[in-house]
Amino acid sequence: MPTAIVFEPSSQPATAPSPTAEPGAAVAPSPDAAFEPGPKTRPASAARPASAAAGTGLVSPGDAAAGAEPDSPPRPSPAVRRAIYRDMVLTRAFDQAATALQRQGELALWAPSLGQEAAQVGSAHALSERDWVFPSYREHGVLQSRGVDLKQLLPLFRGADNGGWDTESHRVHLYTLVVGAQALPAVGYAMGMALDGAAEITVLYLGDGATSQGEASEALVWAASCQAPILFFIQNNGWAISTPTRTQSRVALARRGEGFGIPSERVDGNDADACWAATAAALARIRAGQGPQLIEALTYRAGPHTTSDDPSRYRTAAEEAGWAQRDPIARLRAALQADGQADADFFADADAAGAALAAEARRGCLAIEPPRLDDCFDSVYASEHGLVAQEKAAALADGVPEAGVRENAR
Ligand SMILES: Cc1ncc(C[n+]2csc(CCOP(=O)(O)OP(=O)(O)O)c2C)c(N)n1
Ligand SMILES: [Mg+2]
Repeated sequence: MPTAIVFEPSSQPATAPSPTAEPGAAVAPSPDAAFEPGPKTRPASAARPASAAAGTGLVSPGDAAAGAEPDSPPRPSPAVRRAIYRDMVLTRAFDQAATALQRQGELALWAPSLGQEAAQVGSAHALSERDWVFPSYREHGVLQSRGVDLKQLLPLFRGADNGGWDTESHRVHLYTLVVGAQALPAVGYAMGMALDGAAEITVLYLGDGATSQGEASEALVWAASCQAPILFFIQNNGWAISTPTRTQSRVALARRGEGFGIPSERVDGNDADACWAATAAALARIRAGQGPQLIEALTYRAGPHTTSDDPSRYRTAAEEAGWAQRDPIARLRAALQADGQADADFFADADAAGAALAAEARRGCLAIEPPRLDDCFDSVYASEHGLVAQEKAAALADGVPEAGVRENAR
């Protein structure tokens, strides 16, 4: 049995805080209306139409759960399950190729998604094409599911570009490396969409460690207060670099959402079906005008934090081996086989597509144009800035070529 210890809060805080009320004690409602919690649902004018995904080509919860009551848990259709499996295999193949490229000195850094494919791909397949994603920096499976060509991730990690993909066409914002910094913009975006009367939902991907950032709490407050149409999708992968989740939170992260008045649930993040179903159900509730929702997906960061990290310094081989037995791809493959929903040709085809994508990643990486020196300096401030101009002049004096810094950097 793999150890689950990293997810369990310690039974007692090292120093017990002095509670102001008994845990679980009912709080008497305030006679003053200003102290009463706001309405549980957003005003009808801002309610999401249930069929926002109609005609988009993507499967919506309604499509997959045709005829079902809104409250009955949706299930991914066989076609959706196969699409999820394929995207998980493609994501892993690409991720492994990118890790190797970093080891060969072709990327400055890589943040592997190994082990988190079910949480990422399963959830992302439940979105409609119109929904908006605010990712952290490890959501390669989400990008793959949204149709982003994963090669477009490589310039960022090679230091050749500040972004890499067209955020508008895939409705995926750029990666955010400052932990939790995308949380408030995501809630603001969702509020703006609601004010515009738009039908889209914003999906915010956060890590367990990011929930310790003040912005994450502020985002939960704003989302709850304004009943913003947003889904907080927290991948609890056990670790924030070398800090285990139990240090980040004394309670399950899903309970944090409840504390803000946001309906929250915990799901097995290595079960792609469960991630899809929980996300589809949460999105359906948001579209029906029931306000923000939160999902905590319990998964495991099977690789290092990034290629600069050595996890053997802070976690055991036994823990890693235990989680390897819960591999999300092997699990979905076994389920598809057991249910007779995919045959040997399907699996062989997915593997071949993964190998082709990995080869393309290597070719694409080597073909990346080196950045122009101007690109490093010109967009730092909106207008000319003395210090930036000085640093640029110094770089030129150092012999950094204006047309490209790659050769110089090597
Ligand atoms: C504001 C800020 N503080 C610290 C860091 C350094 N840092 C980068 S990733 C990370 C851990 C984040 O953990 P988590 O949110 O669980 O995401 P995961 O890496 O596990 O996907 C830290 C502390 C940072 N990038 N930004
Ligand atoms: Mg984490």
